[in-house]
Parts: sequence; structure tokens; C-alpha cells
Amino acid sequence: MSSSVVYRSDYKAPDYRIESVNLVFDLDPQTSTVFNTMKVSPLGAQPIELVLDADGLELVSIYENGVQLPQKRYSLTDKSLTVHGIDKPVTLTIVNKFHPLANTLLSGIYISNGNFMSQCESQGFRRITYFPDHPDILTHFHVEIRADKEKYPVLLSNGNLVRRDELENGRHLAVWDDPSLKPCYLFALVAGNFVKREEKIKLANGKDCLLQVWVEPQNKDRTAHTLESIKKAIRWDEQRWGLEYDLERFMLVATDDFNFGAMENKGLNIFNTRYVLASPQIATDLDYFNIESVVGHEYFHNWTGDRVTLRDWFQLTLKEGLTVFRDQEFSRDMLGKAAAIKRIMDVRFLRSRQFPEDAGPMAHPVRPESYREINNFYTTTVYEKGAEIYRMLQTLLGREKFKEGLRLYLERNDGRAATCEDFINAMAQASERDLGQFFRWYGQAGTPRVTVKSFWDPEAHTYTLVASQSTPETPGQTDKKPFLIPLAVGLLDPSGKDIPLQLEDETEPAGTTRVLELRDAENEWTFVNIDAKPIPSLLRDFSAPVILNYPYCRSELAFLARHDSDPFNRWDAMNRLMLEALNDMVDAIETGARPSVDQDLLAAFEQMLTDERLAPAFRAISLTLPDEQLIGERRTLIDPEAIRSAREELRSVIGRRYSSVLLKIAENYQTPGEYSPDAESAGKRALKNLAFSYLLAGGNPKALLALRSQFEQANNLTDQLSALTSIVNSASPAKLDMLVDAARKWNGVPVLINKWLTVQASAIAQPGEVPVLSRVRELMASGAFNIANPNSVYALILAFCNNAPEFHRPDGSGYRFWLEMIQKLCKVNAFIAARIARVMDNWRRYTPERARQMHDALKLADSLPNLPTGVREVLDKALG
Ligand code: 0A1
Ligand code: ZN
Repeated sequence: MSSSVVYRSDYKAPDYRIESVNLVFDLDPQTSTVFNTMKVSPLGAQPIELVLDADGLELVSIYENGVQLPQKRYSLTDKSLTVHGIDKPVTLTIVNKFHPLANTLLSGIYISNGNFMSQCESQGFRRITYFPDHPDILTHFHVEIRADKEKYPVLLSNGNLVRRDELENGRHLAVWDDPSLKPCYLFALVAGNFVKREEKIKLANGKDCLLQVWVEPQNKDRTAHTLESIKKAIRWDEQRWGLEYDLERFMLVATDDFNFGAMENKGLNIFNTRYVLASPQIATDLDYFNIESVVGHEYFHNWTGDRVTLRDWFQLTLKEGLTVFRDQEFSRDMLGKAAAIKRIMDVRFLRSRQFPEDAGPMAHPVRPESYREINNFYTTTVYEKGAEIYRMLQTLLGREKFKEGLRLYLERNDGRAATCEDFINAMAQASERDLGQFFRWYGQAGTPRVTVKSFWDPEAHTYTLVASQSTPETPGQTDKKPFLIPLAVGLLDPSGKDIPLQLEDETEPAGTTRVLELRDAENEWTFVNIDAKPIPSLLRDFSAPVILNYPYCRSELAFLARHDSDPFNRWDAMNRLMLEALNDMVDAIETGARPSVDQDLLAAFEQMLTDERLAPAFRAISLTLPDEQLIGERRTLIDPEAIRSAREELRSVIGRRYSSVLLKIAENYQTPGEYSPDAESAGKRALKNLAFSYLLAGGNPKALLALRSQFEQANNLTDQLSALTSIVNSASPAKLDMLVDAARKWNGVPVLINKWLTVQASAIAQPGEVPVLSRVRELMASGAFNIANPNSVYALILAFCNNAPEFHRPDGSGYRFWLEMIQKLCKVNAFIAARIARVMDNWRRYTPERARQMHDALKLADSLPNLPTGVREVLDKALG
């Protein structure tokens, strides 16, 4: 078992170079052939053993310098082809076959809606041909694609198009040459029936660049937003970081069948259609927003990932964390006045997804030390916590020094495979700071707890903050050293204004937000000239990925929610208030008492609801109750039913108590006229639809009527879907007709059908209604669902598993369903199976009877024969 574990410490630099690779593809959906010619040069004087990776390939023949290689010169296993004794530069030619149609893992080259599509990160290239499938082997790729011309009129690969030609038997060819050096995980190939939207633009350096978005013909009218997003990303990278694009063209292709969101293949990004297609009828405001951010993410990888790539997969966060940080900054800048919303959305995601991961059996450092299946490590820890590391550096060093450091890192490592140390060294050099302690963020898992205490001395007019830190144990790590934690703080005077901040060893105040550096187990800071007891605003803009403990009383939270000049903390104060109130309500429900709603919370809620000076988008996000996952996080044991009851009770109280204000908001924040996804209109729709959802939770008949007509008449999907969701989650019998209606309208458009599945899988079942699982099973048997399509699995199965009270029904039906799904998915797509397996990660956190049943289900899954490595890794860790 342990032999399949890969350790970071085992890294060995290659003793050879691949000077170039020439690939000729003869494409056929059943069996494709590739002619792979590599120039290999040993680096030292010793003959080398060249180990080429393989996965499911059929070897046809192998030649060295044009001569067939004798049997004794190579060994072949399932997973590798080793050529022995290469003692000088040679040209190896390997001919092999692979089977696109049978490739349901969607890694390597596969078929999607009849078209050829590729996905090589992280280890898919070995499913195409024999090659050293490691990110530190960089080479020049020259690619010829041959295929039937009628079925596959468009033939694409990385780099520049150098030739197109006709062949016999109705076939044709295209030749692509990529002038850049790249590892094979960035290779891409697309062949099929696609149409394009294109535009030629001028880059900041004056060079022309051709931008193309390729989609299946029915989707051509849904690509304008994507093309605009590419242009915005290019401009932003030029302006914010001075980074330019380096090829003659930038292409993006969309596919319905894709394991992740998108992929940054050099010059030829491949995207899941859900992050490409947009029109008012098929995309919500959030979809428009996400498309822009994912387009940005993949484009930004051109520098952070492609030009500077990774030495080994353990360094994944070097490209992913950094690129998430870059896309977060991009989206924030694109939002203009509504910028604060982005940080709130990102932190909300981090807290409800990454914090539980960091506290569970899969907890791992941002740079892991070992893995069995690298695909299991494309996690919220590597991505989102990783992004926080780069953000903290920017906060600590300041924007200018951070930018200098980034540019130094890119300059030094351009065309190379780098490590996290390379990045930190460049930052240390640019800022002339020792970042040794900071580097612990890459190596220690777990969410640090920061506890703050405050002391006001009315005689000395000083205010002292004492902060201490500790980080819980995580698997394999018991003894944690202190982190360097940037703690951005402000102090509010009794009228709610920011106090100019002066520390005791300073001669004058400097600013109203200060970044304190918590370095030790405990540190303290004293501010002077503080005449009245202030209220501290701690961890402004969420300056570090930590759990902050400060003994705020509820009136202080309400005060911050009303006055804090830091919009993030204003939201956070409201959120904490809600969480505390909900926590009390769950306590009451669990002990059989009637839950009562906190009056401080209601007052703060009403205050914000009616504060017309606040942007609607900000009000909408601040007045949304924390999700069930987050409420569960602070419980000793999770009882999903009690959590839902509490949350629904609070929603209904709000809906009844503030019905007239809510109705007014629902009316005032209509967005008549042509649909536009801009931040201001989207904010209005968000606030209006939130108002409606509270009203419906409170059983308001007027709101029900209004929402029914909104569903029928809205000119945009945001309003339609929101109406449908609110009604499906209410007691109204209208939901059945509406679902039928939606199915009719949305039929034939996969992104819409998936939303339709999710609404039903996530439904809040009303008393007397059949369990959601029954409906899920019906849907699985219908034509709307396809187990071979990852989006479909996520939309129905994963959405159901995240519908906590339904999935965790005390009868164990959800867990039996989960086991069945694991069994089925293992046969179709092991990566997706591993993802679904993870919903049981935190079984120990549930009420005892649930935990027992979850444990049993995990045991049963673990005893299934022929479990894929990735699924076994997840199950074994969960079982501990
Ligand atoms: N690098 C991509 C994520 C990605 C990873 C693996 C994939 O297939 C197994 C696909 C995409 C990104 O960060 O966008
Ligand atoms: Zn990425």
C-alpha cells in the first residue's frame, strides 16, 4: 500500500533533456494513433535509463535514430516504457494507440458530443503517448493533427498554426508549432465541429493578437461575454502587473464534458461550458460574474503556471494559489463601487469550505508532503488558502514591494519549473525582509486561532491589544510553530468614527487601519491618546485566514455592523450576530424548547435593511443568513435537521415581521428594461430576490403571486431561477407546475437542465412532502441526468449530498445512496467518485447515530473490490 505514496522529499532532477517532441495524430474515435518523435539528450557522462510514463496505451513500435529498437533495450509495464542505456543524444520514435471513445475519465484525449477534446493536467498526457509526464520536463511541441474533414473541420493545438492541407479519403491536416517551452500537462488538442467568435486586438507592446472563442454551433450567440472577459483580463494584467501576452493567438474552446472548471493549456484554454456560455436566458448574474473570473484565472496562468511552471506537483499552490489571488484581485477591480462584495464572497467560501477541510481528515498543508492521487489535491486548501498566502504577503510588504517581488520571481524563472522557495526568495529580496517565519504558511496545516483581549486605561488614555495564536493538530502534524500573522486593525470611537492610530513608540498618528504583525505565541500593542473606550475592528478585510476570537457582546457587533468603515468587517459583524442568534436557536430546538429570535439581531437587521445609503449588493450579501454548513461548524455535534429548522424559523420570522419593508424593497428594486449583468443591476436584483425569499418564507401570499409572474415574465434567468427556487422551497403547491414548465423551457440546454436538477436536489422539503431522495432517484432515471457527465453528477448527486437534512435523514437512506453512487462512479470516472467520496469526510462531527451509520457506509465503501487509488485515499483518510 505505502509503495503507492509519492513524497515531496523524493524529488530528483532529471538527468536528461527532451529537446523537442514532434507528434503526429491520426484521429479516430475508436482507436487513434500517435507517432511521437522525441529528441533526447543525456545531461551527464553516464548512460541514462529513460522512464516514459504510460496509462492504458498500446505500443505499436519503437525506433532509435530510425532503427527499430531491439527488445533488450527497453522494458514495458502497464505504467511505463523504459529505454535502457541512452549514452548520447538520440531521436526516439514511438508509435502507439489509444481509445478516445472509451475514455470516460476525461483525462487524456476523449470524445465530447462527438468532438475530440484533451485534458492533460495533471497526468493525462501519459494516456495519449509515452512521455516523461512530469511538470519539470519542458520542451518544444510540434503537432500535426489528421482527421476526417467533414466531421472534424476544426483542428487546434497550442501555439501558431503553420500549415493546413488536404489528405486522401476525405481527411485533412493542420500543423501547429508552439514556440514556447512547456511541460506536457499544458499540451492541448481539439478536433471537431466548432464555430468561433473572434477579434484581433493590439497588445500594450503594439503587437497584434487574435482572440478566438470556439463553441459548438448552437452556442455561437452565447460567447460575447467570454470574449469581452478575455479582453478585460489582458488589459488588467498589463495595467496592474505589467504582464503581456506572448503568442500570436489566444484560443478558448468550450466543452460540456469536463472534470473541473477550465484548463490553462498554453494558448489554447479548454473550458467547461458552464464557464463560457452566457446570454440573459441561460446565465444568471452570478454566472456572468463567474465566467469573467474563470476566464481571468486561466488567462493569468499564462504567466503564473505556463511561462513559469512547477518543478513537481507538490508545488501546485505556486501556480494555483497565486493565480486565484490574481483572479480575486481582477474581479474585485472589475466590480468598481461594489468591490467589497468580492472579498466577502471569497471569505464566505473559504470559511464554509476550506476551514472544514483544514479541520478534517483530509487536512493538508498548502504545500502537501505526500499524496497517493494528485487529483485529490486540487483542493480549497491549495487554491483558496493558497491565495490567502499571497494576499497576506501583499498586505505585509505593501502593494509596490509585492509587485516588485512578483516581477522578480517571473523574470528569474521565466521558461523554468519553479518551487515555492523560488517565489518567497524573490519576495524576500524585493522587500529586503526575512520571510523565513512566513514560509510556515506553506508547511503547517490547520486554521490558526487568534484570540484577542483588550484593555483600556482611562487614566493613561491608552488602549492595549493582546493577541495570542495557536493552531490545532492536524493529521501527521502535532506540534505547530507560531505563524507570522498580519492583523489589520482599526479602533472606533463611541460615535462610530475611526480613531487615528498612534502606537506608544511613535511620535504621531499614522492612518486609521494598522497592520500589526503577530509573530509569537502572544504579542501586544499599546495605542496612545485614546480618550474614550473604543470598539476594536479586528482583522480588517480579513487580513489572514484565521479564526478570530474576541469577546464582542451583541450590542458591539450591532455597532460595528452599523458603523465600521471597513466594509468586510461591517458584513462580518452582521454575520457573527446572525450566527450567534442561530446558534442559540439550534440549542433551543435540540432541547425541545421553542426557539426565540434575538432582538439585537432583529434591530441590526432592520437598520441595515432600511439603510438606503448602502449599495443594494452589499445589503443583499449582508442580510443573507449564514449557510447551514457554517452554522454547523460551530456546533459540537451537527444535527442538520435542527440547523435547518432554526434557519427556516429565523427566515420566516423576518419575512413576517418586516413584510411591509420587504414588499417595498421587492417593488423598488425592480430592474426594468433590457437585461444587463452589471454590478449595480445585479445588486438590485439580488436585494429584490432576497426580499422575496424572506417574504415567501413568511408565507406571504402577495409575494407568492408576484414571484409566479416573475417566473413567467422575467427577461432574465436570475429572476426566473430565483422565483423558481423560492417557490420550490416554500409550501406552495404551485411548485409542481412551475418545475414542469421550467423543464419544458429549458429542455435541450445542458447548463439550464443542470440548474433545474440542482433546484430539486437542494429543495427544502416541507412537512408531508416525499423525501428529496425519492425525487432525486426519479431524476436519475430520467433523460435529464447523465452519470458520465461531471456537471450532471455535481448538479444532482453532489447537490443532494450537500442538502444536509435530506442527505443525513436518520433512516440512513442518504448514506446508502452515497454508497451506491460511489460504486457506480468508480466504474465511470474515478476523479468524480473521489470528489463525491469526500462528502463523508467529517462524519465524526455528526450526532452519534448518524456518525455510526456514516462510519458503516465508509467501511462498506472501503471494502469494495478494485477501488481506484484516489477513492481509496479519501476513504482511508476519512476512516483514519
Ligand atoms: N489548472 C486548472 C484546474 C484543472 C485541474 C485538473 C484538471 O483535470 C483533471 C482540469 C483542470 C485550473 O486551475 O483552472
Ligand atoms: Zn488554476
